[in-house]
Amino acid sequence: MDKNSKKNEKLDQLKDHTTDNSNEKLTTNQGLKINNNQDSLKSGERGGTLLEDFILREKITHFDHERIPERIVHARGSGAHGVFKLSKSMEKYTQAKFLSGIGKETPVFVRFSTVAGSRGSTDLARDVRGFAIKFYTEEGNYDLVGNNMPVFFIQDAMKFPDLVHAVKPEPDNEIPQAASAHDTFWDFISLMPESMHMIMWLMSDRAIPRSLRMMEGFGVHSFRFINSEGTAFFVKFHLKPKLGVHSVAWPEAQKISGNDPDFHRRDLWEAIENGAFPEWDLGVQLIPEENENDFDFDLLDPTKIVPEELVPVEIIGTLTLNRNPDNFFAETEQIAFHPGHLVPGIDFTNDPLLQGRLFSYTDTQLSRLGSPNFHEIPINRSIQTVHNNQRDGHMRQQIVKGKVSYEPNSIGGGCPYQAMMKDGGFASYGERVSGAKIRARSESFVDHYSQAKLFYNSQSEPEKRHLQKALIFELTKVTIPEIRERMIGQLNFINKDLAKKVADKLGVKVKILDQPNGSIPADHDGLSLQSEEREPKQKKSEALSMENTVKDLIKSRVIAFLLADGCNADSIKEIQKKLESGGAVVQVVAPEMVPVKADDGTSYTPKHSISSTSSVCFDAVYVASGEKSSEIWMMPDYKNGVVDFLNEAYRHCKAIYFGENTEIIFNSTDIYQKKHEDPAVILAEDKKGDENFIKAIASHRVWDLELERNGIKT
Ligand code: HDE
Repeated sequence: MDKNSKKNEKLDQLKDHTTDNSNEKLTTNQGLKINNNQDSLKSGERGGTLLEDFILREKITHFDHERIPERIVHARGSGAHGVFKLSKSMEKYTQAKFLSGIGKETPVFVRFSTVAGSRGSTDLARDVRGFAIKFYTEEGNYDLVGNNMPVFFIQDAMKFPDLVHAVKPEPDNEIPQAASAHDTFWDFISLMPESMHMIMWLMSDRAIPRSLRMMEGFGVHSFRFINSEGTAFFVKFHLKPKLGVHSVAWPEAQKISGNDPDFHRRDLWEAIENGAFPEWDLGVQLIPEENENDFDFDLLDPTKIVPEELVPVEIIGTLTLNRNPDNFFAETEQIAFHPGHLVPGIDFTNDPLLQGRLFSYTDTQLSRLGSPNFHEIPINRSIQTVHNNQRDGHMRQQIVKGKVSYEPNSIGGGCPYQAMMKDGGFASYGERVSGAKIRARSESFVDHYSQAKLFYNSQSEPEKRHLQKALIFELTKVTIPEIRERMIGQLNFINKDLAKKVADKLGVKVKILDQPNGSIPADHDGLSLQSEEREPKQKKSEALSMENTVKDLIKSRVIAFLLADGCNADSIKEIQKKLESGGAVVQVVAPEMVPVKADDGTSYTPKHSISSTSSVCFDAVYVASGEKSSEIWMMPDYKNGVVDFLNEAYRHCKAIYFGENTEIIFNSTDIYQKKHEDPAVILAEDKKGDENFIKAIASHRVWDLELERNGIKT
């Protein structure tokens, strides 16, 4: 727990519901001490088990009912406790108490997730990541249920079940798990031009983060702040990771999925256990109501961003995760988020996607958690006592005194009574609305390509390359040629070069679609709402490229130290000290899981053996100095392993540092062939080797040298 943090009311509340089994005797659920947990009660040593064995029955019955339905989307997740500390009062814009008063601290629980896969699926799937925060405020729970991408696939909640059915495993054979690379997803997407902006994000490396701690968070929709005078502002929420936004490459993601399917979960857990608490700046883009129409897109359209060049992000506080849950199921699995959990001073807009969400989240908890009393589960409880006349239902826990469960009443003295607004009573924002009841899309939503173009234009060359490759990978898995062709037609509206590059690799001709809105049948009234190719007003936006992110920290980066008997202890100790003082984590990889004896007798316990891990699980590699140790690495049992390890790190643009007398290893790798300048391959003769290694790790990868490192450009 962060020592600088003040009292955490949520953690105090959870203590009352937490059990510690140390030094305790085993009991039944009724508290009866058990004296034999090995054998059931039988009619004689070899006789049948007796029905009367209530201890066996209780144990097995509970076990039989251990599972609950997983989340219909976002089933795979990881969570942690933390605190939000306000650095800038938002009092001018919102009455929300947790956003007013500098230095104010609010306990939070955050759950990250992938969307498509099941609970047990791999962390490194190409997917959107959920980023849901529950703020336990003094005015009740406020949930910011966002994603790591600022836009969404669809504009209206009506299409959500279709989208999810399309991306989930196909219904006949339940294939594929946690993947969008299949027919039904691309069939749907190619018929839904409104998804094109989101598809650019999904095909970018943002969909395969290096760590949950290194990704942004977005509220996606425009929300409202309302101040004490009743003046409203549109607000967009942003979370910016202090460690920067970093990703892995797709070939790595695939290999990590086999090597460590819990890669993100483990990384988050270990960082918190090691005291490297993940942090994000919470920022807001504020737009006065009267400026609503200043943009060439609709603020209510969730497929659009507000470029930071138009409305800068104001940083208002820091979110820190500083404590792992005690129990995954009780906390991370049972937490129930809802974008409709509001506090006074924050309200919705008419974004038609958000409006649909407001229905879905309570509804889904009823089948997932099984009762309208899910708010009483400890992790979901508000730190504010709940007073109302809702009663009973499955698993009710609160004991509410008295005869009265209705309002108005005189028997209970009128209590609990309504709160005036000045006493914190919530009142919805009195937005003026008029219009005929209509089932249609607003014309202001019909531009599906300009921001997709903006995103693509804003990417660096390596980012564009990765995006093209992602599309090629995904569309290669599509088995129906017409879907591929239609998709290329859609890409052609975004960028001609992109469409051509993908089409060439798929052996498809770029077909010009005459009707972009493929999903709307010819006789439909909405036919007039065709999105035409439209250039974005602004050509590029810096914030959209990961190239412009934080690149001067090595905190919590994991460095593989390749050590074998006889390696030079002095140089190991020196670089290890420097790395650890910057917060990096050193992990020893040895030929076998046998302690390594260095030249001065120091013993190093390996965390991995070369055959049990792979360089995709590390950020950088250090090959320790030593002639004898290098010879060991070159023995037939280890040579392939160590050469693959290094070649792969090289291809994935990682920092690699070769100590003295390691030439026989170096000469066996592809790195030996390199003819270009490469700041992230550091050799023993470099006098500033340690510093250059640290600098290279901090800059994450040399993506700019990817073609050279892969022998494509020499
Ligand atoms: Fe969700 N979403 N969603 N969603 N969503 C759920 O609620 C839904 C959307 C998001 O860690 C479900 O409790 C609809 C956008 C996150 O527990 C469900 C629509 C964004 C999580 C649901 C959307 C999100 C969910 C499933 C379109 C980003 C995981 C389990 C109208 C702003 C929360 C649950 C956690 C979970 C419905 C679209 C984020 C079914 C109907 C847009 C982070 O209620």
